[in-house]
Amino acid sequence: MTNPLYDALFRPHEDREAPFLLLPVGREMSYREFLRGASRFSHVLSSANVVQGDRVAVQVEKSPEALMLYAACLMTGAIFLPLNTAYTDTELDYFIEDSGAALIVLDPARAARDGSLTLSAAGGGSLAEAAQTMDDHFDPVARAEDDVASLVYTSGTTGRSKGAMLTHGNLLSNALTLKDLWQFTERDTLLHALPIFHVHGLYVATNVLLAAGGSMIFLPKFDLTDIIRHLPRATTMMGLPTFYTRLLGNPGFTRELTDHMRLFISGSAPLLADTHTEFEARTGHRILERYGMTETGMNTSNPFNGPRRPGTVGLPLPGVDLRITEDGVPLPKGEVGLVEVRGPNVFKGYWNMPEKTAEDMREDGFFITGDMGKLHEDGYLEIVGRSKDLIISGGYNIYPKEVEALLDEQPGVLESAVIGVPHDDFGETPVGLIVANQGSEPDLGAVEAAVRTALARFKHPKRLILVEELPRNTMGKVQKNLLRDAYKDLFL
Ligand code: MCA
Ligand code: AMP
Repeated sequence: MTNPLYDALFRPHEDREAPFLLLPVGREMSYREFLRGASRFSHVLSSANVVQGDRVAVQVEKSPEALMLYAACLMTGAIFLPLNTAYTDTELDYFIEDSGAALIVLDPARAARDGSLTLSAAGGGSLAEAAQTMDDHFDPVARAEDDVASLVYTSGTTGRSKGAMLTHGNLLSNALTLKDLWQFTERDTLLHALPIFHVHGLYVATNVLLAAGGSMIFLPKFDLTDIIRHLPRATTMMGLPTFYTRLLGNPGFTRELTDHMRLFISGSAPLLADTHTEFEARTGHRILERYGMTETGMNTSNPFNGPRRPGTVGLPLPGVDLRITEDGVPLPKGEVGLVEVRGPNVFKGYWNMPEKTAEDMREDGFFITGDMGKLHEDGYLEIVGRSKDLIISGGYNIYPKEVEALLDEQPGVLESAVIGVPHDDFGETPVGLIVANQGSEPDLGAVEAAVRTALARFKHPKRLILVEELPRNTMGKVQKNLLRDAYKDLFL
């Protein structure tokens, strides 16, 4: 039986005693132990009648067992649907309903749902209990490259989240390409402090490491003290710009601490050229910046050998075609336009949204990323902005439309605009500008309370400001660029 991702990422390690996960408590988990646990989980899924193509929605804390659940979904042919732990119950309702999940696995602290199982940060809960008596061998079911392995939700400009269907082939091509490009081997130890419910932490960091057969220092979250404590054991680290600016803000982060490191990689949000320069001055290492998105996995990367150019995201990955366009027409080098990509990494489409998929996909297979960029003469891509109205705060995407829709519903609010303003820690952060209904004064405390109930914490505007009116152009469109400029210094 073939199962492309399992065969490439897990099967070669089935009987290896080599450490896979190095856990902060001093415990190590070998590949063999990990895969036996994953087999037991697969039996639990099967006995819950999960079959190929079923969606398994998972909102749990980061733990070895959470990763086992990912492996178990691959083994049973289920579609793994990871969810940000910050999502509220209201947000969760949407993902469960939209995906038609056959099974839901939740942290025990969350409200139970019909037929849901639980998995705690410590690896306990009803899933783990059921697994105890299961066999530790499971024959992975057959899957093809074009079969969907994972559904990852990403917000949309209309405010409705879309499930990106990522196939075995998509994830596999990216894992193998990046392993080679970044020269990962089984001698590598990756410092892993990213969440595992997004592409970065799961399908870039974890999959690359698995493809190489190395080990990961698996930290529950980014904690500066922990990072500094564990760096001496690591050879590589992946993070977003916030990780690197936080590290630079700590005097304990020194050249001596990083001398032995092989590679630091950054992505998920723009790395300021200043951060790149400061990092090199402090450590001697040149951060390798790459660029991607949920729908495509990684598209470009600065080279491992060769110039890593600050302010650029490098060259298209082998096998990836990239062009810059305006109105669908390719532009020459040096001109700014939409970034479009095509390749084995590009997703299969949005779950149950063929019309949305068609909107974003050209007939010749190019996907319109919504990012604006230009190609340098030597082929390096520079991202210069976004055509999509999107805020990236600490690597998490916030679609203003979703927040505006909620603000607009609140008593006394006529209309609102949510903008991203520069933030020294999160890169960007949302600010909500509210126009009151004539003659009324909205209670901003009550508005904040409504936001808290409905939306994940990272989407909350860091400030709500009452304004007289919103600037509009002659077409009546809110001029967010003027607002961004007016409030650009709020958090610097
Ligand atoms: C936490 N908070 C945030 C964020 N994270 N607010 C805005 N933006 C955030 N990203 C909230 C907390 O709930 C807390 O709220 C308050 O802000 C301060 O929390 P703090 O302790 O500073 O946060 P933290 O726990 O240290 O987390 C910050 C973080 C984390 C380390 C930057 O957000 C993170 O790990 N981000 C990584 C996201 C990621 O993996 N993105 C990849 C997706 P309160 O004060 O109320 O308690 S992008 C992707 O996958 C594409 C394909 C790609 O290219 O990689
Ligand atoms: P996501 O929805 O999490 O897939 O976010 C993808 C978006 O993150 C991309 O479309 C870009 O706007 C942004 N992004 C990711 N990596 C980079 C980078 N290195 N530089 C600038 N933007 C980036």
